[in-house]
Amino acid sequence: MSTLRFPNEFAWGVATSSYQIEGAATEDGRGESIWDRFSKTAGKVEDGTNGDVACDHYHRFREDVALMKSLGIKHYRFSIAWPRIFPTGRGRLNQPGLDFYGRLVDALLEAGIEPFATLYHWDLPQVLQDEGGWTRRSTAEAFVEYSRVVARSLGDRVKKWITHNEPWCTSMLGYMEGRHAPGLKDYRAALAASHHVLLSHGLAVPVIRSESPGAEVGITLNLVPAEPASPSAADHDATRHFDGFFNRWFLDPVFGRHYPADMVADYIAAGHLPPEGLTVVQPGDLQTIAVKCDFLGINYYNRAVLRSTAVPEARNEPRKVFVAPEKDWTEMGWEVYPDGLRELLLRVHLEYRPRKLYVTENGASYSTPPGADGRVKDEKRIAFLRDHFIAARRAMEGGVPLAGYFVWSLLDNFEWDRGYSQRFGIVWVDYASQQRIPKDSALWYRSVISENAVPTV
Ligand code: IFM
Repeated sequence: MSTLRFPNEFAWGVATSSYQIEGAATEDGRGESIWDRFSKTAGKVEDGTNGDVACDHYHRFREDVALMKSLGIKHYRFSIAWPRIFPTGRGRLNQPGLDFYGRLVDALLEAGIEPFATLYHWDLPQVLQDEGGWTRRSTAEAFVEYSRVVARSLGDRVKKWITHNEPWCTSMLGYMEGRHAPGLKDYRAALAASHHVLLSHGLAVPVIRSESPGAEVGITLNLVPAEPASPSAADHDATRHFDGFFNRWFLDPVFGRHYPADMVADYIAAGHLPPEGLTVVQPGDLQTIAVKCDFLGINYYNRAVLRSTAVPEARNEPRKVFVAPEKDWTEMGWEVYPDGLRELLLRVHLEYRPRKLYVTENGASYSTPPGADGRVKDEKRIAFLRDHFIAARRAMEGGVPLAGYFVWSLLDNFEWDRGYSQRFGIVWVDYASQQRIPKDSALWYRSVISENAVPTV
């Protein structure tokens, strides 16, 4: 069998997030988050579920750390629930909440697993949302204080920090499409939110560095390579717009290029911004956002193929078309397109030159259940991961400084507006009994990690 080797120091890991796995929603002083409120609002989550219990990781974290150790996993990306630390967003610190993460980090280190902590993976304290959430500058300021407290407490042991997970989702899914908490459908609010999220990142980076000496700090963006459905000028323009909306709106300011002028013009033309543009930007903000990071995290799941549309009610927004046959989609309805990861990594490397890159998430939703023998034979997930690992390796051959790869996700978990209907885990979770069963993909991943190589056939 031929294999593709990775560099010795390559960091293989798995990723999760607080609201998706922890449960214990009201324990030890945790405050309400926007996802508690949103998921309990009728009609917001497909199967009517919420994260109250989820994978009960809050109580079972030692078992989950032991499971990771048994799978040979050496790097774990998790997120911290802001409402556990500051139940009302700022002010009164909730020590038991902070202590939970201290115990988790200690257990990880004891198991030889390096913690990568994400400070914001969407569970904003509801009290801050009541004040306007990310549409308000004060939320960015509260985030900095929250980051300071967490980094001060864990920064002697956590040396890899991610400020935000997927600002596009926070702002666009949460404030424009309304599919995620807080569930608003207001483009202007979403653009203001995107700015305050990025601003909070820029403000927090130096604070984290000062509280966690020697730490590496970065941000994770979800990026989608875009291509036109046809050679027509209109489809090319639709692609430019989608790329600006999804990718450049976040990449450009983070790498010191300001917000893309073509997008500001598009947004003004569509009435998403006033004629004066993005008025929430204050002098100095763009320099703050452009703070030099130690790495960029990329979450990759799929590409977009774009066709222009002149439908007036869609405000001429480009339309995504599906070119791959349905058999090549995951259960999220996302096309499996491994080469998009290679293209994306090369593009970001060549155009933006981050010091270092991690794939902070990549994985697939397939609901393959345990068979009569108790085994979960999730061959499709193995093929998905293998092909994406190979694509990442090819990008590295092209010069991309990729330092690690985190599979989404360790456990089946609460998939936001899709509830528990989607299973991304390499470990099966029986939600009734909370039993964990490593799927075949987890066992396969263990051998990839131990060989530090991916079988190519
Ligand atoms: O489950 C999510 C995760 O929280 C953020 N990135 C995408 C995953 C799959 O949708």
